[in-house]
Amino acid sequence: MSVPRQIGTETRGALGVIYLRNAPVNALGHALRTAISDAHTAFCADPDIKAIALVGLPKFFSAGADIREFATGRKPPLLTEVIAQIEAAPKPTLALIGGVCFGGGFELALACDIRLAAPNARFSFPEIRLGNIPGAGGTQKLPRLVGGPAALDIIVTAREVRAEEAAALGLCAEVLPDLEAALLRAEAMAAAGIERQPIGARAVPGDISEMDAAAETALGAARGALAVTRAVEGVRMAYDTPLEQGQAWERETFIELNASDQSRAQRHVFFAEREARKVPDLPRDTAPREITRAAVVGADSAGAGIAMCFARAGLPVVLIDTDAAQIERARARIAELWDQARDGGGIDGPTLAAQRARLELSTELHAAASADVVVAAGSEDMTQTQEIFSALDRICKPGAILVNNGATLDLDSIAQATTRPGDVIGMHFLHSDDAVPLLEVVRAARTAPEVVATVMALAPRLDKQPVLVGVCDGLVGNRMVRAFGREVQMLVEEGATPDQVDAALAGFGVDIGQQLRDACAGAQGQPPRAPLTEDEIRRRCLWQLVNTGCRLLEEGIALRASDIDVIFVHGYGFPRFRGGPMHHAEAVGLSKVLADIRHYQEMLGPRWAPAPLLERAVREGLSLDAAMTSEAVA
Ligand code: T1G
Repeated sequence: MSVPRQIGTETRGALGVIYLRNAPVNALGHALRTAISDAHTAFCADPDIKAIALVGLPKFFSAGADIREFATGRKPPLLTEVIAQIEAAPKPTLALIGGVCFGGGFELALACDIRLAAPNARFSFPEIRLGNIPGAGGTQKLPRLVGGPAALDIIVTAREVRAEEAAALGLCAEVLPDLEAALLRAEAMAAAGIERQPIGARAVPGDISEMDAAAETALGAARGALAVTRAVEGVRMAYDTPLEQGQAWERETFIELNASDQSRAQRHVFFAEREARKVPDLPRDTAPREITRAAVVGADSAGAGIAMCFARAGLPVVLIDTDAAQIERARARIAELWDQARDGGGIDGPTLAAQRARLELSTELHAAASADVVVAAGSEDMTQTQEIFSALDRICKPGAILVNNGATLDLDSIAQATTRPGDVIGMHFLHSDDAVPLLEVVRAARTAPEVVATVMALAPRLDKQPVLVGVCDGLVGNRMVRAFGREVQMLVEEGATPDQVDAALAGFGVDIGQQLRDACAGAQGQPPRAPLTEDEIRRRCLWQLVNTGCRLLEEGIALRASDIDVIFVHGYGFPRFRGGPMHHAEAVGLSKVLADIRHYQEMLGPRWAPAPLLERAVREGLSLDAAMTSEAVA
């Protein structure tokens, strides 16, 4: 039997081994599904084979279904069919899991009689992040293994279950030193004979009443995400519904959700996140510089937070402030934050100790001399910042990357204060703790390509989602939020109550934030000419975002409309299930958006002048990104 390139096969004693080799992540696309199904059938027909093992790549058992197929449709054998084939087979199957075991990959493993894991195994159901639920048995089988509340938590949070916890939960039978050790174990088991252990035969442990609290928590955090509601329904069903029936419901629900606007929006965000990491005009072979040590200058809360971010990422870092009192305040603050994280169970003792050991504090600017990257945080004063950069220029080693953290100062002017403008770049940490994963990476006019490549590669190490932007006041996010905030205030001055605006946007899934709420409280205006509807309020606020976003694309400050979506989903709490402001506008229809904007322009004046890019996209029937790449805006 010729072996398709997506897999490898081997016979080891009585064990038939199927190696999944669909790089980079063993996505279960049509070719891989077919290859697994055919190889499994062949091993079942081989009289010398007593059991079959599915073995993934060292870091990827499987990242699940091929998400690209969601839009194009899937050809048989579907994953549910491959799973049914394995469960109905005359011989037991084992899953040998190293690294990522996500979504459909996790469900493939749950279809196996035995799961053996390597220490780096990571189990997760990320479907909720795609506006969906597990669709190949996960909502029915996981509760039978770990109980309803634990299963619901794993499904609605998409959290990762590491090998140790997986063994404790009964998700895998054993954790072995590596995949080779797992293979040897499987070979021995095959020779000895393996008892079939179909999960479907089990009942969900515990009482369904335990689900009430878990369901309440999940639904409370849903903020309108449909998939969460369906996940609760599915896990509840597992308690008292036969597996086949539950899986049929799950299948239908998966198809229904897959066709929903929310899932389309969240799939858009998934690919937009990956696209945002790529810099189109950066040669693929641009080699990043090595980053082994960091420094942060300015020990206010932003600076302290950024230093903690580096230490959390495993990098030795020195936090510097020439004001000794400020350094002592930072020392106390950092200790307090870390103690809170430990007490909250967010970090274990040894990890915390290692992080503490990596973070030094100093009042000497020279402490930055050996750092590979130096972040100036905390100053929004141009002269002061230029002085800091000129001092760092004299102190820091050649090749050190000099970073400004702010979003307001002109980075080109900062770079001119040094003799190495090519080494100057911006890293706008909206919030240094990992609650806000966005990092706007600011490329100045003379920033060197390898400096851009270095910081774009550094961001994921800091658990940050990078988006490359150009230089302007407020960068992309803050500049758009300013326009949004101004519109909220205008609406209040026109007579809408702050609560009305708040409710209208909260209903959409956007929290306007306390700062804006406070700003509105003082702006109550005359009774409105005509009552402002929730829909009107939403459109005024969102289309200001979109119109400003289009201007930022025209100016080249933002590279792609999808980048703006990533900025708002990861930096400003825009609901992932709306896909971001630009995607939302495209989903509503750009011609409708433009018509609204032209109407507001007539009514409310020049702040509503439509962006030429938007007009062009409508005129040419193009998406914003397509209009961007077509002939320069007239
Ligand atoms: N399908 C298609 N492409 C995928 C993919 C997937 N599931 N996962 C990753 N890729 C591509 C990605 O676009 C990128 O491409 C490259 O692989 C490397 O990814 C029935 C139906 C696994 C943790 O949601 O979370 O199963 O940009 O840059 O940082 O219930 O990828 O290079 O061209 O992200 O190391 C559920 C999604 C599917 C997992 C690796 N699974 N993937 O992160 O690499 S729904 C997911 C991830 C499902 C069943 C349902 C991450 C990763 P390119 P990367 P990474």
